[in-house]
Amino acid sequence: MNEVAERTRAYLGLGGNLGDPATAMASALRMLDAHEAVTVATVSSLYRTPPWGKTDQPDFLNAVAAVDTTLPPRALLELCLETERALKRVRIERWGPRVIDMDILLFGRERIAEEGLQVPHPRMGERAFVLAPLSEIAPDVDVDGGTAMERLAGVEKAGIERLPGGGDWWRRD
Ligand code: X6L
Ligand code: MG
Ligand code: MG
Repeated sequence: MNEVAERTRAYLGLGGNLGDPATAMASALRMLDAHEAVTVATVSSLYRTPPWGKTDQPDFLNAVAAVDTTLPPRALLELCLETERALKRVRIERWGPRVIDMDILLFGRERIAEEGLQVPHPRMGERAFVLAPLSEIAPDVDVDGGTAMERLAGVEKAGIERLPGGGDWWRRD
């Protein structure tokens, strides 16, 4: 009885561009870390990034977090969505401004194609706002058959700014 649950290293993308996204992202990481089945292992610096997709909106703050979890992917997704809701994310328009967005980028080496759950995140290998923070904490992790660092070298990075202060920003009281 009582099997030891397997732990998986997952990478989460965090972003926001409404209100105080740094505070919302910090709260989100603390809420995840407080869950018995999730440990926040490493967090990147915060990055100020120009909006992608829908460009007539404020700059984003983005970061990536490595988490270790015994949850299956679907449960981790539900926890992320629940955390967004707890932080009062309101979904008004697709790709529009938001206080907090948390996406599963990678879940170990698993490949998942289900309703609402595509892992690896389908376009992460094209987005500097994901690859810059990911390369900071996991330069060698596999993204589309290359490393995060290699993928970052091949994308447009204009306007992306790493903020000072390192990866402890989410712990500050
Ligand atoms: C054509 C059409 C080309 C759409 C690109 C790109 C759509 C990215 C959505 C696209 C297209 C997205 C963030 C963001 C969004 C973020 C920054 C998305 C979803 N989320 N920009 N735009 N950071 N900097 O977290 O990623 S909306
Ligand atoms: Mg997103
Ligand atoms: Mg999302």
